[in-house]
Amino acid sequence: TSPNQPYRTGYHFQPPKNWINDPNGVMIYKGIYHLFYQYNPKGAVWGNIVWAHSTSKDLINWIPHDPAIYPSQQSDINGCWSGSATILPGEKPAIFYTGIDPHNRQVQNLAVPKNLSDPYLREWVKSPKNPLMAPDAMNQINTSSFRDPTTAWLGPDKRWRVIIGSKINRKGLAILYRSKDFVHWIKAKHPLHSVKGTGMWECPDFFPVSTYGLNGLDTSDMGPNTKHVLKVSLDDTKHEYYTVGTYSTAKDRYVPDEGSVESDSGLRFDYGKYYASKTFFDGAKNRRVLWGWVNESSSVNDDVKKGWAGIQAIPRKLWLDKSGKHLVQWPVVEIEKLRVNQVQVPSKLLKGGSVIEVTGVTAAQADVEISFDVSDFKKAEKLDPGWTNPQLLCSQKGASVKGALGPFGLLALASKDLKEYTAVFFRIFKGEDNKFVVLMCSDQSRSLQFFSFNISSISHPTSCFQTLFLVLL
Ligand code: DQQ
Repeated sequence: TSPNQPYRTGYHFQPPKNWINDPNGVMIYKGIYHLFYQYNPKGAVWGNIVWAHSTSKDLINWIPHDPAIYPSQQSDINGCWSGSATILPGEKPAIFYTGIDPHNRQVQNLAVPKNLSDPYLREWVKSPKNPLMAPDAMNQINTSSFRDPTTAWLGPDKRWRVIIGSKINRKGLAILYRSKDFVHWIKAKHPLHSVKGTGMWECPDFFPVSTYGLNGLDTSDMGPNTKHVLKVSLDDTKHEYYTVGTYSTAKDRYVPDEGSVESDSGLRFDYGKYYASKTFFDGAKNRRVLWGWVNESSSVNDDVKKGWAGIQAIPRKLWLDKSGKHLVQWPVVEIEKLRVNQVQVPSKLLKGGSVIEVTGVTAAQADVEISFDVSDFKKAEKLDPGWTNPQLLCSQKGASVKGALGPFGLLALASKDLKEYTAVFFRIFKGEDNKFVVLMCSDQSRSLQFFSFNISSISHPTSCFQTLFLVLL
């Protein structure tokens, strides 16, 4: 960061300038990671959308390239919106994206690399058959609600499948298409899944997860010991929800497990600003990796002044929890490369009401690893079975509300007089069968400015360096 750009991040992905939104076409090809993203080459607000392109060998250090996909055909002349990459047999990447046509209809287009021996896959050629999927009088698809194709998967019948986000009235749906050759696509009679009352589904993501261990699965993997995850980004609330469930290849339908829902008390990857996320299978490290866009923007005036808006959060590894009920995530290990100038804090005993300053952090951004050893679990208060919404619980029990055990945690970005800080803290509850439940919250009510807080780092300095405090309230 520089003094006149105090909010730029040193952790998350960010181009030098201009507006960015959704991550697109994320993949690894011949050992190189590709990140495409929605980008306005002309300014710091949304518009003139193209697919910007960067590549990396470690998901941390990125080489920028020229935009890979930009309006050039009838079928995308008014914009190249979100989409995904699929690696076809014979190691051939293909990109599906939404084009905005001359009538402002949303249609789906295909592009493939011009030269497979270019390690960076810098140039992309669009199919002369575009659009491959379009709303028409026959198929009852709403022309302004038909976008964001997923990575395609291959069924046991050797047909490709892809889903596209859509809605009919207030019913959100994942429209299913099938193809034998990746060029001719036929809409299935029924969607893969739909839910009433959820509104437009943007950027759906559909992938298998292993029922044991931390390894990821290729998107077409339908083997035994797999479950499926469907994530949708709800246009109405700009929140994402995912469900864990079963995909029946025979019926070509996805059925979420009981209790797994898309709204309100549903599961989320992130409770901050996090949207249009997309995963890919990283065969080099056998993991599934999640990318998501953080709409780190201010007022239009301020964005124009600072010249940029939006970041892609540090990618996270994603896997199914042992319970089979929800996913677990962790920033990719490569993030540890960014750790320099370590500040060690020896073990400290935290008594009720203690606030201990962590000295020696002289950077504006810090990656904090901390472990708390809790001695008196018996004290933990009971978890009310009605408390199913962690975000609500965090807001009702902010950092200053005393609990039976805690809260304890960190006051980050704090001013010396502790008038200003962002609390990141934990509470422990006694759940069912005497199992303990940990709630992790961030309370921004004492932050100077409201910014999203992401699990992997703290990146919104209000002064030239971080002041951290360890607290037990
Ligand atoms: N952003 C894209 C759309 C998508 C939305 C346009 C989600 O394709 O539905 O920039 O943020």
